[in-house]
Amino acid sequence: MENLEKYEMCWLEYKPLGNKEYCKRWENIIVLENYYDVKPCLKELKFFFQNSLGLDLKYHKNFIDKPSLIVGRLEKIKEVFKPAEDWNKLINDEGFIIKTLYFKENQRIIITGKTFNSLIYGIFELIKRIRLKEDLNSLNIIENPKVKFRMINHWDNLDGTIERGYAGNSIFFKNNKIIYSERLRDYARLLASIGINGIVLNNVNVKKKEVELIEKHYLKKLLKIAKLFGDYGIKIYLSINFASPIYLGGLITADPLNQDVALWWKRKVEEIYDIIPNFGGFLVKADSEFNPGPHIYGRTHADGANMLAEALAPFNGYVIWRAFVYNCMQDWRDTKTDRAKAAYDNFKPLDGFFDDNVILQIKYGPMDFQVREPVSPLFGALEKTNQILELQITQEYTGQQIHLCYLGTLWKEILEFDTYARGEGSKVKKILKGEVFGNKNNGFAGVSNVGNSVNWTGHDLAQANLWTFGKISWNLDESLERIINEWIKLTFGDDKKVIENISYMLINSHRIYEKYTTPLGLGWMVNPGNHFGPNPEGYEYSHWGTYHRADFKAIGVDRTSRGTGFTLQYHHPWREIFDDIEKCPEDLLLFFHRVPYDFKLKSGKILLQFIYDSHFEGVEEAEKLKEKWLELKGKIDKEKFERVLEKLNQQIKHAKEWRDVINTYFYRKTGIPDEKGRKIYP
Ligand code: GCW
Repeated sequence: MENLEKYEMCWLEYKPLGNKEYCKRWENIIVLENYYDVKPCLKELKFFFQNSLGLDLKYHKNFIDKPSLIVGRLEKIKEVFKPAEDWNKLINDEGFIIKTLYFKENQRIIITGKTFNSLIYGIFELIKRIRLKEDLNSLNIIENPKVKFRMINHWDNLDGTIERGYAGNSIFFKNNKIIYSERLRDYARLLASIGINGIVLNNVNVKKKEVELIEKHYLKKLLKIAKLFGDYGIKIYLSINFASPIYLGGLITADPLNQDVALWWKRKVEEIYDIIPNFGGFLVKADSEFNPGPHIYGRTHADGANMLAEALAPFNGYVIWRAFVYNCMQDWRDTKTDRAKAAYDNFKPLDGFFDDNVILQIKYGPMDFQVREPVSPLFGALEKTNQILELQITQEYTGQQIHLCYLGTLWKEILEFDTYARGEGSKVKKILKGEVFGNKNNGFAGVSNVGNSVNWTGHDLAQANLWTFGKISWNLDESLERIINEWIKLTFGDDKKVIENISYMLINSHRIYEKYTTPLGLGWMVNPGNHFGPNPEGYEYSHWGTYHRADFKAIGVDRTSRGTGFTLQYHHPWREIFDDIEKCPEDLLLFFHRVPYDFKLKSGKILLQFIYDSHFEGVEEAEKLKEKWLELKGKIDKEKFERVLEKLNQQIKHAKEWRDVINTYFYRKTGIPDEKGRKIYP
């Protein structure tokens, strides 16, 4: 058993609570199931009662004449509590019910659902309620996940490195071996506690070594991990290389319409399920950034995905096919070539051609997880295709867990974006819930920010991004205030000032980061390769495609119907709104338009002055984040306090670098000084 150093338990640190006497009445639990089927639930409760309440949970098979918890699937509850007959229609297969009620002469708290997975979610919810000191005498909770797929994608490599990882090394792999550690169980607990039900273990860039992960010798090792996560309702998936039949099968082609290729995958899938019965399926990055795919053979993405889907269908497996497809060798000098149009151009024509166990995984924006992008026009365009919204929890372009950049505010905006696909109200969140087009195999995928660092996410406050990802995946309508409030209380306690200040820091941090880096939808301006800025022209002259085209007069790319035509990929009225420089949301002005530096914004300020002001203000506000944190000295665990303080100091230093580099860049481009006479280095 590998020991992955010491680590904390984020929001699952079961610290002593003061309400032992209040909870003592609940130290008995009646288990209406075979113990081993609900062992993870009981272990979690026992662990919590011991550590937080100093109570020893007592199990009972039969009813006792005392108040008690009762845990069991609905089919068991209905045997002992008749009114539960009509609870069936209240919950789906992963939903759960927690009710305080009185029967057999005593008060009981029932935790039930239709499957063992739902009991896991119910137990974590009950523990959370107790930790938040809610009144247990009137619990009446009916919870259902709103989407079927709630997944974490690990860009972990077999050698233990993590692509775009900023929290240490992989907890799954090291030196080309699969590592099995107790930390994985704690990771499964963390994910189950936020309703995650799927993880992809390896990087979507499946290199030669990782291709072998679907070979027997690795599959046998993965079985232990699959069982462990299965205990917590989490299926494991693998990223696969589309050319595996060549690499592993010795075939001369990976053409999806070639019978030998289809047969190879069929046999491979049978082999996988023979070893890992609860395997979830494949994640595929094909025809993208040098990863092989069906295009090589003149086939479509539907040909490729459906061939894999047919192999997986008998096992109820899924193909999750990424829409992150663009020609990374495009010639940037051709002003009609626009990377932003690629996903739509590739996949809109295939709408309705994918099998029902194929899900398209679409990045939230058309480019690549920038601090702000317009919502991908594929949301609202794909009417007959299952969709997963891909969000990046790891902060590749948003500060790499050195900067505090809480992403929940951005994610909420994405979910609330109205695509107008079926008229007003066709919001992204409704599409994902199947309420616009009716497709049911939808969900979320978050690129993991987790590694083997002591706090899992590198920056202690970046845990809030993982927490939030799970919460909005479970309930797309959940209020950000409640999500943040619960996370702070479970992680740092319920001191009023702590809640107030950390809420302020989280809620404002994304906008602050945007201000001192790349406002107005500019994006990029980072170093190629590590994507840690500032580097205003890092990408500007590469074949990867120009991103802002700044010259001495103007900046931005004309993506309107008069330019690259990207705006034409949106439904009315967005097409007209984005097309019109006066109506375009200013947060995205430089994404959609080429704008002269003296363009007057709605505030009356000219563009260039806005850029200067944004960077000066951004630094001032980053400094305020530190002030808010310093006010909590003595109220926060010392080690955590110092870690976050160190990150905030780095963040401020780096924010000043961003401010000075970007402002100097524009001063040199235009020769126009800051109207407030602030120091901009020539
Ligand atoms: O954001 C870019 C990253 C790559 C990543 C790729 C993708 C895993 O720079 O590191 O590769 O996108 O999403 O596939």
